[in-house]
Amino acid sequence: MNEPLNDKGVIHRYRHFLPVSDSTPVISLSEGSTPLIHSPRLSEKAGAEVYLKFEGLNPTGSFKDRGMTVAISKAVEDGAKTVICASTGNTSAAAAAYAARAGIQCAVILPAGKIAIGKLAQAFVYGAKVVAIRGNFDDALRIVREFGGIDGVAIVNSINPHRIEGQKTASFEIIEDLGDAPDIHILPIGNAGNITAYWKGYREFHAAGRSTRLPKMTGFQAAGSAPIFYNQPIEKPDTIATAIRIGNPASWQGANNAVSESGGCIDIVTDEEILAAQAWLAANEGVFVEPASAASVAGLLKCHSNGRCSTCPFASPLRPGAKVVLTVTGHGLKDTETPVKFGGFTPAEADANLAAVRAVLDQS
Ligand code: AN7
Repeated sequence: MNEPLNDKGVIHRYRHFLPVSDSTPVISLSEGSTPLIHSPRLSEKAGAEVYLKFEGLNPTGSFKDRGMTVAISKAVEDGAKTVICASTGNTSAAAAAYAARAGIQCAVILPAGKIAIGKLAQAFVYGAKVVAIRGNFDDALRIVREFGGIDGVAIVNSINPHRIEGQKTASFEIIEDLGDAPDIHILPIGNAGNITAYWKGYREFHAAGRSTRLPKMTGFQAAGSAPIFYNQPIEKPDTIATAIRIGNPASWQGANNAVSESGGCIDIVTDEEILAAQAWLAANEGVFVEPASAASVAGLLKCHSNGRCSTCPFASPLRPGAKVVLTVTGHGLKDTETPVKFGGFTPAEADANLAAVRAVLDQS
């Protein structure tokens, strides 16, 4: 299919590693190719070379675009006229955008009152049908699963394996940028699709001879929404990081496999640690990520400061020059309410003259 504007996205670049053929219509917004940003101040704190994979720079502002280009392309190939998903916000934004691009319908089922306003706006603006249920994400996903098997309808949550396939391309890019896999990979965990996808990507490039090692996969859950850490579903998950407010992850087993096969771990960070890490990263590295994404940074600061992971059973000093990659999964502009509310940010006012403005600046 001749679509010159679609020659940049992850399907185009990694088609030999993806479940597509020449007859698959490529629905793309040129996702992927996000920057791997060296982070000097985090490196100093961790005693390692730390990089941020800034997935907030994807077309809809989160990593979900990587999986969605594959899921929607395959849905269109299979004749779907409607896609449906449950979401804590980012999946619905991506599904709505790629469905719009494909010219098909999108329905999103969200937990009422628990979606960051930027993400809710995206679903509406991209033209999705939006239903807010009186329940949480896990309830929404249960309902979406019941849509399975209806003709012409494709489920585009990460229970759809095409989503995982697309998301694994982030590992490929990291290996290409670093010249090898990192020693440790850290990411936030919600439904656990992403850690499953990264681990698959790292193993595939390793098997293809594109890297010499595999990273330890380290995932962080919010303390109030940590079913994998506590090894039991959480009925009423709670955290200010609404993207990862999930009590019964669909890819639970995938996360466990990634951690046990790679020698990594799953740990928790509190909401206070998440908010502090979000503010610290923005003010010290110039990178503004959403709260869920800051769980990666909070985790690094908690466990890997001074070159040592202090809590995991594999605790050991990092090797000199060790490379640590943190996926920061979504853009800070998705959810401006949370940091503004908790940071108490209100600008000081001044009269409209130089002296008054300088007086205020000198005070702050
Ligand atoms: C910014 O959008 O589950 O562990 O429905 O939006 O692969 O679920 C979002 C998850 C991390 C967790 N960071 O990734 C949804 C949804 C951000 C996210 C996660 C999400 P997974």
